[in-house]
Amino acid sequence: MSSADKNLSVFNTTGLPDISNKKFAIVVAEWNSEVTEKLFEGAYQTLITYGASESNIERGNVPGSFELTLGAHWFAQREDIDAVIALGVVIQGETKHNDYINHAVAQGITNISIQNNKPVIFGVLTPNNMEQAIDRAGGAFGNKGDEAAMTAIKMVGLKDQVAGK
Ligand code: DLZ
Repeated sequence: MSSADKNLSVFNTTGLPDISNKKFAIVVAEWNSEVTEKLFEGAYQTLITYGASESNIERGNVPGSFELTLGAHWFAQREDIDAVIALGVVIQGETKHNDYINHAVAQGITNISIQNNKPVIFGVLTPNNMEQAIDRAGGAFGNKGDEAAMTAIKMVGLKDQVAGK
C-alpha cells in the first residue's frame, strides 16, 4: 500500500496517554469548508473517543490555510493549551497556491511548534482534486482529522514521557 492509499483512520493505539486533563485547540480553515468541517469532526471525535473532555477542546477558524500558522501560533502561546491541531485543504491541481501555501504552512507549523515547545499538528490535505480530498475526509481513505488528533495525543504523551511525568 502506498502512503497515498493509507487509511488515515487506522492507527496503533497501544500505550496512549491519559488526556482527560489535557487541553487541545483545533484551528480550522474556512476555504473548502465542506471538507474542513469533516476534518474537524474527525479530529474532535477522535479526541473525545480517546479521553479528552468536551470542555478541554477549543476551536478557532481562520479564513484560509495560509492563516493556519498564525492562528495556531496564538493558541500555542497559551500556557493552558497542550497541543494545537491545524486543519485545512489545499487542492493542488487548481491553482499555483499549492507552491506557496502548502510549503509556507508546513514550515510555519514546524517553526511555531518548536518555538512554543508543544505539538502543533499539520492536518492539511494537499490532494490533486476535490474527490481525493473527500476520500480523505471521512471517505474511502479515512479522515486526516482523525490522524491529526491521534498525532496530537501521541505527541502530548511523548512530551510528558521525556519530562519524566
Ligand atoms: C486564495 C486561496 C486559494 C486560491 N486556494 C486555497 C485553497 O485551496 N485552500 C485554502 O485553505 N486556502 C486557499 N486560498 C486562501 C489562502 O489560504 C489565504 O486565505 C489567502 O491567500 C489570504 O491570505
